[in-house]
Amino acid sequence: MEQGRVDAPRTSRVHGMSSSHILKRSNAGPIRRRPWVRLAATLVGALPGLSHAAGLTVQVSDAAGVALVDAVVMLEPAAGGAPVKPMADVEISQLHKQFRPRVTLITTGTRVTFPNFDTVRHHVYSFSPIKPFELKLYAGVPNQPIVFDKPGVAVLGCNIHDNMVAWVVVADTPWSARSAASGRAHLDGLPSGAYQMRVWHPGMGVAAQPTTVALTLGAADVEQAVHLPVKAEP
Ligand SMILES: [Cu+2]
Repeated sequence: MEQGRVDAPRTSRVHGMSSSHILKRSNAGPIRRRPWVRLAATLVGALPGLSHAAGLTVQVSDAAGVALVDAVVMLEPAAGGAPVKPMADVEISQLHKQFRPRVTLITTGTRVTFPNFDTVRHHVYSFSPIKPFELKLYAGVPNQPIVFDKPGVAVLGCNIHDNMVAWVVVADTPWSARSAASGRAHLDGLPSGAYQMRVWHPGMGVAAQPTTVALTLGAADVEQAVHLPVKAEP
């Protein structure tokens, strides 16, 4: 931050302007550009009542402390749900008689397509209450995407290949992340406040309640460890 470079009169002139106004005015000349950009950065950090955004890194482990890949971390404001939008269409493909990816994290209302890259046909289905569906024996890409319009977890299978399994986690919050092989999941841009963090892993079972942790976030980045009641695959 270069707060010392901004004088008081400029601060009061720009107060209330959107950043696009600031950028537009900065086009007036190259000499003015740098101070205006600095000023915008300073105001974002200094305005009273503006929520700061924090990053959260969650280290997800099994009961023995082994890192868990494909865990899902979801944050919901303790005060109530935050509005959530469907994501752009998401793919769960079939290749070498496996679903890819194994765990898909989407927001409520997102459409999922199921392209088949194998030369054999698949017959994808789910009996899960949030989205029972069936894509009867097909090659290529089925015409209709599946819309996951309820939050929760759906487990997918294939009628032809019993060992094919995948999970779709439908999050009703804009703040969610899936853990990498390191067991770490990272979320950015979380406004200050109190949250309920819910963490789930396929090893817990599709009907299991996620492990819940209460968190309060300020402006600083936070690291949080969570142990789930499962055993990591060797
Ligand atoms: Cu199959």
